[in-house]
Amino acid sequence: MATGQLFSRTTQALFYNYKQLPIQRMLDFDFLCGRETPSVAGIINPGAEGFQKLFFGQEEIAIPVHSTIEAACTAHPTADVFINFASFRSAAASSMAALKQPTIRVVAIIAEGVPVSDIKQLIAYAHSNNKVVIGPATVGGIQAGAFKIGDTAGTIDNIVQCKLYRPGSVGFVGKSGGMSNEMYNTIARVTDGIYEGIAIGGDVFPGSTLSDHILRFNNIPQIKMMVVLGELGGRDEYSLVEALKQGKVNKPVVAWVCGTCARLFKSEVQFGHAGAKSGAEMESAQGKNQALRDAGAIVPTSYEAFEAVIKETFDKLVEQGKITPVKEVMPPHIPEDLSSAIKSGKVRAPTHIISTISDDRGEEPCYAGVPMSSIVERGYGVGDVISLLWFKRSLPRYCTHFIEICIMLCADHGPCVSGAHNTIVTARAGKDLVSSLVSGLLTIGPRFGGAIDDAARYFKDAHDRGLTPYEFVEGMKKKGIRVPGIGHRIKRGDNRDKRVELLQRFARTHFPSVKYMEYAVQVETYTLSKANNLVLNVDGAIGSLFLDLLAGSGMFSKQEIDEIVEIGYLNGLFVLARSIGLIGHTFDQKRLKQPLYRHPWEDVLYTK
Ligand code: Q5B
Repeated sequence: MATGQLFSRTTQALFYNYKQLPIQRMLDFDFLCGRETPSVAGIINPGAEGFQKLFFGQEEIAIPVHSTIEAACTAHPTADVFINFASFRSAAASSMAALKQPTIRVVAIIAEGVPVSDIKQLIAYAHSNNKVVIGPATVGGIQAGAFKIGDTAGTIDNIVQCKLYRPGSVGFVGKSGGMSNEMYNTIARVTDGIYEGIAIGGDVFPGSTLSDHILRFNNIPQIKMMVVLGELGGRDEYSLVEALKQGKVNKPVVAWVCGTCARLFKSEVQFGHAGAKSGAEMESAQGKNQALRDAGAIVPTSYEAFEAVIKETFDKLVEQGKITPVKEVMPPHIPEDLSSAIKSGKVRAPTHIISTISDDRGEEPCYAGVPMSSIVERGYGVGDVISLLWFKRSLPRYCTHFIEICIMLCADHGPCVSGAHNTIVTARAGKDLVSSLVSGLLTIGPRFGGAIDDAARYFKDAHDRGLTPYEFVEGMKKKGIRVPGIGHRIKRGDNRDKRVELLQRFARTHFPSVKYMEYAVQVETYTLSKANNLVLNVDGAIGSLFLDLLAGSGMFSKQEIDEIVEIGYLNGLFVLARSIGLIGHTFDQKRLKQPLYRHPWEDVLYTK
């Protein structure tokens, strides 16, 4: 790697795998540096295409998303840096694919744990094709005031503190990403700051080495001195020792190799990085520091003295007139994200939605304040869940049991009813589950299954006003309204609906009062005297019994009961219940591989 500059203020990258935060940090850095173009030209998100909205300063921009590396490189031929946020499983393959693209010059691999054999292949390919690999197991690198890889240098506050928004005179190379942040800070305190900083990563075989970057820095005129932070383990520092000995480096190199404490341990120690393992004497921090010192690097006696020797070296270069410290500039202010400003209490913003029934923000979701674990531990059933989410309270067991009976009894009523028929026709037309389900649900209305609310409204009004069944039914007739909850296509006075009987039996046993149901029965007695099909149907039974539940449970105020009846909660019971059957009919038709349904001509009266 004999090239000089890797990056500039116009460098653009392709970002592999959509990671919102590091991309946004790159764009924030761009804005801070006064770049005109965003440093991320495109995102590669395997299998996805489109755009991702991100901020460039105060403006929102749409960054193209490509599904393949090839497509991204074709679309952005001037983007020559590939920032690879793939997992350790796929980092090698995607990095190799990127290196093979003629437009890509630098590949930064963030993942830790990439297999050594894969890395060796990447290194070999990069060397023979004059390309640069940074990493793996790295945070990346930065050219101050120009270009930053991913999360390098951390938060905007840290970047500002380390003066990375404008170039200084120091080239830095280290292994650790975390320690590179520390060093940017140290260097900013005692010099005019970083020109370029690279963290080569903590693997045994890094894509590019400490000496690769030092030799490159040596060719960059703006860099006047270099700082190196090595670590124990491996022999990487010795290639730098060799380069120094051979006189290939003519700028001051201040170096320190971390890990001197390893000697305090009785046995071999493995530090955080894969390569940071105390081994032979040569691999010890002491051994490497001495070798670097002997080769001409400026090596302090301890890490604590590192800052002082960096300062000394810089001051000497200033005295010698080799460095004219850069003029300080004020970076622009980056607008704070609304979410963090709200979190820190700096701003308030109106919400757009109010919700009172559930909350998923805590450790576990809550229904009306009751955590999921309590729902399970207390052995709640679906009736309890409906109580919490619809009525926002825990109802007595007989009420929730009644709700569950309604759900079970209304779950299905054969294939010939309106809803099931529509669902079957839709499923046979090849439509999916949701389409088939909703096509059936959409038939629920005033004649079919959706008469529960109206039944409750009319029975309540008539009962509470003290109308006799005769007055009520005849009054409805005068208005031209069929009594909701009365009448059925197949049920008759002599062939009652079993569901109605079951509901009534349960309520008579468990409800404190069944006055509304008794009123509905009196209405039925009257309508049956008019026609044999005018029975109290399942909608009418549920409507009247729910009025008894609301009034008799003592859990609802009069105002709340009026609101429930007015809003119309009760058709929800039929919708919920019948969804079970409609889903079943969909599966049934699909299982039976039924062909497209066509209604027979013979069953249609064609007439003029
Ligand atoms: N007449 C249900 O009618 C049906 C009358 C009435 C006064 C009435 C009809 C009706 C109210 C709505 C209602 C829920 C359309 C039904 C359900 C779920 C289901 C379904 C399933 C399941 C049936 C004949 C004569 C006419 C009418 C008069 C009829 N109803 N008068 N009040 N309510 N009910 N829906 O049989 O003098 O000859 O002109 O609208 O509660 O949907 O199993 O199928 O689980 O899936 O078609 O159980 O009752 O009777 O229209 O020929 O009328 O009776 O005015 O009098 P039909 P029609 P007239 S449960």
